[in-house]
Amino acid sequence: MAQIRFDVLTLFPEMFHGFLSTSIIRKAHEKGLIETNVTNFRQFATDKHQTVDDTPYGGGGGMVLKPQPLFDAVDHLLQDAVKRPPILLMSPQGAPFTQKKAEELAGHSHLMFLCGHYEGFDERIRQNLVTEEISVGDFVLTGGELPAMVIIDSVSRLIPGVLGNHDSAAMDSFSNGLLEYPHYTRPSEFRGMEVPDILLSGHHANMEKWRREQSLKRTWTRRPDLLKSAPLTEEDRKFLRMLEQRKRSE
Ligand code: 4G3
Repeated sequence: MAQIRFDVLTLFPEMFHGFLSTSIIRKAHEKGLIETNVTNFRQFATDKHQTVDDTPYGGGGGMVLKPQPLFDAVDHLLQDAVKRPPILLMSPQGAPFTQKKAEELAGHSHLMFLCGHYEGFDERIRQNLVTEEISVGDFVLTGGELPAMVIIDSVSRLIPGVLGNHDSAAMDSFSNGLLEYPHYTRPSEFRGMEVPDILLSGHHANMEKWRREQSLKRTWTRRPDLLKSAPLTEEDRKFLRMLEQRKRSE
């Protein structure tokens, strides 16, 4: 049995094909670690035109996704389920998606994603079907498919065995609450641009100190909001006070 199953309800299942057949996500499927089931909920429409939307009560423009096809699709997918999974609605009105939310979702064995392309879902979908409404950022997209892929990707890489030990999730930005330090590889000089001497020194303790300071400096410059919740040592705080001092005196 896979560690986690993703059910996706969408009107555009083909959008997921490239994503699911590429790289780490494909390998995770091949290893049996994750399982993804993409369903076109239009197949649950009941009329001969397979209608999934209708005009809004109260007038105005645009179309609204009808409740019936989505409720029936969810009922069908969950008919043999012992437990109801989180049912996530992708929308710009949702709670901000974060690494913390990815970690929480990775603790479930089953997740369901509802993706819409319309101005709106009938509010009864939100209130009686969906358990959480999530946004991947303060911007509007043509549909919820890309946000669903973002979440599936970030959750999958937290499942043990999906990443090599090598690029394990414990290593990246946010796992320590800070942005990553700069990386370099060979050659040590390229078009006159040099790798910092300290990384060529082979002095382990100094290199670790440099990396920590670079992470702190980058976070302080680009995302000072993250410093409020990052776990910092007294030495980190001292370094940050030095950065503040240096700024005030320039
Ligand atoms: C529902 C999610 C869905 C209402 C979806 C638009 C951006 C995001 C949609 C709505 C989306 C996001 C589809 N765009 N920021 N578009 O996560 O107004």
